[in-house]
Amino acid sequence: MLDRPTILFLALIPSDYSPYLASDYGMERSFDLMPHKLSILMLTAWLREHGCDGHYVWANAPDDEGMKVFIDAVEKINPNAIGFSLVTEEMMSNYKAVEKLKEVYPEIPIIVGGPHPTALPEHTIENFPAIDFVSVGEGEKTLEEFLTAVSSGAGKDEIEKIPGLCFKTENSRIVNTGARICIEDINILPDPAYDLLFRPGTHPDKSTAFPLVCSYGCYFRCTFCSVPHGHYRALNPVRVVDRIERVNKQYGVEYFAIRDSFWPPRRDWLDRFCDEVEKRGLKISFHFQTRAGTCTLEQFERLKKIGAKATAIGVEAGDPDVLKSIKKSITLNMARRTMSDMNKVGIFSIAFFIFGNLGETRRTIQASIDFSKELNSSVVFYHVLYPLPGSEAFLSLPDDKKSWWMHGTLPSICDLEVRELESLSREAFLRYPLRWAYLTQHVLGGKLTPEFRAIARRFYLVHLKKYSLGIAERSKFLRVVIHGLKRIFRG
Ligand code: B12
Ligand code: SF4
Repeated sequence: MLDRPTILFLALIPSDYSPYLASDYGMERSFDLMPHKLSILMLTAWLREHGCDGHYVWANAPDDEGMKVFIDAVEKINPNAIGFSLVTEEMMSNYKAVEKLKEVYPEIPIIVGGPHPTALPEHTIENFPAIDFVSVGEGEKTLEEFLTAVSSGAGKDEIEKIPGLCFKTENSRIVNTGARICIEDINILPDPAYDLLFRPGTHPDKSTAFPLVCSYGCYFRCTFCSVPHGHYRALNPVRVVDRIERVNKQYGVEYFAIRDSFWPPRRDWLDRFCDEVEKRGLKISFHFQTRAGTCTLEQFERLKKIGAKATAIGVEAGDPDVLKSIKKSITLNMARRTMSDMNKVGIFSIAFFIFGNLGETRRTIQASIDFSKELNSSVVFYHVLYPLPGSEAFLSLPDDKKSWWMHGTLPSICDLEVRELESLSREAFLRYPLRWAYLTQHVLGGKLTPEFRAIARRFYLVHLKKYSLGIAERSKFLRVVIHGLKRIFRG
């Protein structure tokens, strides 16, 4: 018998989870490859402070083995509700698990939250009937009230009074209980429940980057992004350093993945953060994603001194008109300046570009490739646009294409086909480091630390090998020679 209203969070984490192909480049550290959702750690921490509780279990796939892990957990914990935190990409695979759980435990309510259900609450309830409730937006208070209600046997008419939920009533009407007012002062949020992942007192292995967020919301409105826009709030920098220090002591952790969409919130915020880390003499390392134009050269220098290892910026487009039309609120010059500062200081720099924004052509994509080379970051990623539910790009899709994510057929919102965009992105990525400017900045010269120079070197060598093999494969004569050599060596 549970003494407090309790939710069991479940997640599917493929065993080969590695979004940025880190293993191909010999990265020792995980660089945020930790697949666990911060949302689950944040929500559990909140519940614990408010008379409820949360447990967390994950499995590889919704197959028999994975379902056994989930069912064993439900049997052991006997929760009042089961929860999933979902992005669009995970919807279909996770729903398989939801359906199977519903078959076995029809009486346990299943609630989902996160970016996807938040963007499409009614659609989720309508099309995924094994899901009982959707939590829309920030979930701390909604989940606390929901869990308290279901554990006391409240009916749907009572649950209808809780803002931030969407579900089907007894007479099959879909209700959306309206927007949940956000937590104004996020400094009241407790430390994430890291103990769901690690036992206090144990030292997580070297490759672990502890996730951390310092802000909720965003005040920009990029057209490709599905983050709920507006109402940006940042933690007090001193509070962030308190948190880092506590976790550092409790778990012996020294590496943090700052997972904010952009960090730091402001320049004066960053100065206070650096003052505090220096004052306390903390020996930490961290990486973060920033916006072009936020940090100054002096701030990058200071950041490197206090442990910043790598920084990413979303540049997205090299054509000024496209950049403007996607409402990124940066200019090419801001990106030039920020990247040049990072390279001067020797922080491992990552640039993100998107191919396939509205109105893109081969010319604008070539402009992005050229600009990425001019910026000369340590690594670049050219992503093909995903018109994600919740984003402005999604709204530009015709109705019959809006459920692309259910069928796995990515649509294009520009004149180029997805296949062409993918091929351009693959080719550009392969060729990116094969330049003299890259060699001199990141492999032979520049100020990268040995750990990161080794990654850049590997990036260069892996691509050089793939590119040379590709050329060889394309030449008829060389193809014959290669096959001949292979046969000789195989004996
Ligand atoms: C850090 C991050 C990553 C990291 C870590 C991912 C991870 N597993 O946590 C990395 C770099 C690995 C990553 C990868 C990807 N990401 Co990402 N990522 C983010 C980022 C910047 C922050 C996420 C975060 O930790 N937020 C802090 C937590 C506390 O907020 P939250 O998740 O929204 O949770 C709150 C509410 O949503 C709600 N809630 C959430 N879950 C639940 C569950 C229940 C039951 C309840 C009641 C409430 C609830 O309560 C929480 C607290 O208020 C967001 C953008 C953003 N600012 O949110 C994008 C974002 C989540 N990522 C996105 C995408 C697309 C991806 C990738 C698919 C990219 C790719 N093609 O590989 C992968 C998918 C990985 C995965 N399976 O999650 C999109 C998702 C949009 C969508 N509709 O799907 C976002 C929103 C960015 C965007 N541009 O739109 N990502
Ligand atoms: S991509 Fe744009 S809208 Fe989305 S979180 Fe980053 S700055 Fe905000």
